[in-house]
Amino acid sequence: MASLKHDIETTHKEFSRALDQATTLEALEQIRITFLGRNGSIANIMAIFKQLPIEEKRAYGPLLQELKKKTQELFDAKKITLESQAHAYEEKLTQQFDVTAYKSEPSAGTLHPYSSILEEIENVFISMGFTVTEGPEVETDYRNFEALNIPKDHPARDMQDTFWIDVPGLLMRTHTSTVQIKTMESQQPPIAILASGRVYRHEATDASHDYMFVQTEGLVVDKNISVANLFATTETFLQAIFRNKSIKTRVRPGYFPFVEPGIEIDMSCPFCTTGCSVCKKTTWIEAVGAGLVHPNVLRMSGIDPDVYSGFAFGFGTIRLTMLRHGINDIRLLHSNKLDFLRQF
Ligand code: FA5
Repeated sequence: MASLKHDIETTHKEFSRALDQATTLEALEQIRITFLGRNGSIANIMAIFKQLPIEEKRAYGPLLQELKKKTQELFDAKKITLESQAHAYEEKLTQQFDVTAYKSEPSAGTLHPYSSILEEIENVFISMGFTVTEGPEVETDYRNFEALNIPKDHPARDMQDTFWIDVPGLLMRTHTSTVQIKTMESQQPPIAILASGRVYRHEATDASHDYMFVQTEGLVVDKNISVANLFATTETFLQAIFRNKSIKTRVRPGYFPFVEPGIEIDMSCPFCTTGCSVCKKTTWIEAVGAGLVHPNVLRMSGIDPDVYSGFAFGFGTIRLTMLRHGINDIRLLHSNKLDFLRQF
């Protein structure tokens, strides 16, 4: 069994050499596995030792104990040294860290494309003398329909499928025309207001329809207001928003019970002159619903239609945002997808 003595001495030497060469805690861990681990070389020697006859155990036992004790002691001492070296190194790095050398860029947010276009729309109308106002999203049946010349059982109620509230007579407004009524109830002409906000319709959603979307409403009431004022206002507005002075408008008849005559205003396509995918090859895009305020509406809100006249218009603000930025799905606008929002 002289070979066991040889194994013990060789292991001791190899262990000491490996320890001398180790400069990192990772290397030290490798040494622990190789020599001191459950399947390491010392455990192998122990396995052979266990099978020896008793008198040989007596001879080699102390040598083996000495190997185990010594290697563990050397290992622990080396571990303390390497750990304190690693700590000192980290300290040194910290001391060398120059706080003025690195400054992370603040990640600035940007306005939502809808918010920034709304700001532009409001500025254009403010420059034309309009006052920006607003109205509640939960409204009365009266302001949403009746005062707008849409009495109960009028077929026009079916044009805008309504979300009703569990309180009789209350609903989620289906359009911003309610703000016309709110304004005229509390103010005599001259009136020139602009109101934007969310509206709700019980509709299936697709790329161009949502059940909640934003509209902008305009109302002007004064003496001698005519369709000419309406055309000039909407054309000026569209040219400003699309930054294109050559935009023209054209008019088609449209039916809205609260205006007479009711019209749809189309604008010439801001992106082409011969037809493209945005204008569906027609060179015209539907832009604004409008008309002269119906005398019944003025009268119901306490304004004398024999003295005053007015125009009103309304458009889909989200649709306008989509058009301006070439967005092809309305649902993206409230998806909160960062990849989408970061483009603006
Ligand atoms: C109205 O809501 C009228 N109140 C507009 C008006 C005001 C006419 C003043 C006359 C005088 P309309 O239902 O067409 O009209 O809606 C106006 C615009 O809202 C549409 O042109 C369209 O751009 C947008 N819109 C309508 N339904 C949806 C929808 N489901 N999703 C997104 N946008 C919509």
